[in-house]
Amino acid sequence: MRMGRVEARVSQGETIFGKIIRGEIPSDKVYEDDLAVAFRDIHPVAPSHVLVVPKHPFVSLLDSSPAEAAVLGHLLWVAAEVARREGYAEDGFRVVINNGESAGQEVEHLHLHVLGGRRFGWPPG
Ligand code: DGP
Repeated sequence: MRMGRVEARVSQGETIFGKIIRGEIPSDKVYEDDLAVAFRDIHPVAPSHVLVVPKHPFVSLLDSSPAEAAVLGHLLWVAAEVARREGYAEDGFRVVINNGESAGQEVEHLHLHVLGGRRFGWPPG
């Protein structure tokens, strides 16, 4: 079966990130707690490129309620913790969420890109 836009989707309602969260496929983890896991992107676009993924399978930012806002906030804290652990917190780093098709979201499980180790241009491409 040919995979569509969401190439990483492995079955209905599931993505490759769910398998990584459950440890069913390997990843290079840099952080994990009860709510989130952070691991290195398989296609890095910066010297350090880490994905922060909530264990709850939000599809995107649109797929959340006010009751879940604390989890979304926690993801930002994890992004900062990743930057500290990667050693570029003081130099500066970028956090990106691609939300939806025109923003380039490929995996339908909310994730934050934490990018560091080089200078970044603005506006982003
Ligand atoms: P986005 O375009 O925002 O949906 O980013 C998805 C990212 O996920 C992309 O940068 C590549 C990464 N990715 C896709 N599949 C895997 C995988 O199996 N392992 C890891 N570590 N990263 C993956």
